[in-house]
Amino acid sequence: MSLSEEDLWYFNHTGYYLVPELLPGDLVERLNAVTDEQISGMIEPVVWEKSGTREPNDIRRLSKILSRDRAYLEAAVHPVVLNPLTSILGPNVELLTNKHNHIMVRPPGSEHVYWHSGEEPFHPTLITALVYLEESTLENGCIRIVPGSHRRPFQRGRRPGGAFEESDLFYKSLPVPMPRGGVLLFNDCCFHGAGVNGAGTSRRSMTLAYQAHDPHDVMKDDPEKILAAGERIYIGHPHPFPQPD
Ligand SMILES: O=C(O)CCC(=O)C(=O)O
Repeated sequence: MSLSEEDLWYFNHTGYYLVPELLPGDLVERLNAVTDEQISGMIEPVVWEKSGTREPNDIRRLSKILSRDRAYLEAAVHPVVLNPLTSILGPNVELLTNKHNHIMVRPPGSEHVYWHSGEEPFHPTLITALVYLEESTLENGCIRIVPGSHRRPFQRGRRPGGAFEESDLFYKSLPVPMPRGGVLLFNDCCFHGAGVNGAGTSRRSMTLAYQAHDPHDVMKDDPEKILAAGERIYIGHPHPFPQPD
């Protein structure tokens, strides 16, 4: 579904948007089945929890998912994800393979995701999509977003550090619980973080990055970008510039 004018106003002011529709249940089941295989096989590249052990239950993140199985790409270009993105980014949308492109597995006991903002406001707009393979709740440490922080009316490093719950960002943030199959979009300049997983099960979500295609790019075959919607148009000024007759 496309965003209404009011939805766009909401997104532009807060920096985030909860897509009302869910991904189809059978696709979510397939994504979980593939993810089970990737975890039990401990297939690299992987980011581990700090426990120091190297067991499937210690996998914090599976990286480079788009080249692991076609189901991940199918979810990344599904209309439930792409339609709202084209409302925000315009018709020509690229999916990045060198930013995010991972699954946060967040096993039981998984540590915080510390406060950070992925991009600076002067960078080209980058929208993060979190696609939930499992329900995300307060108990299992759902993401917290600082609404409006993408506008950066203050100076602050992208990774401020410090104790998660004692940060002033914690008191300005909103927890965003999400259902299984849900999609959360946010401007990657928004400060965000996530709590410890205090539940007995994992909390899996795919993290994907999208940008509008830059119509001034001369090189159209960037190996780190997948055209997810539309086309790679070119609108550079010709030289010499055509003179009127
Ligand atoms: O939901 C989470 O655990 C944090 C998501 C996030 O910040 C990321 O995947 O980069």
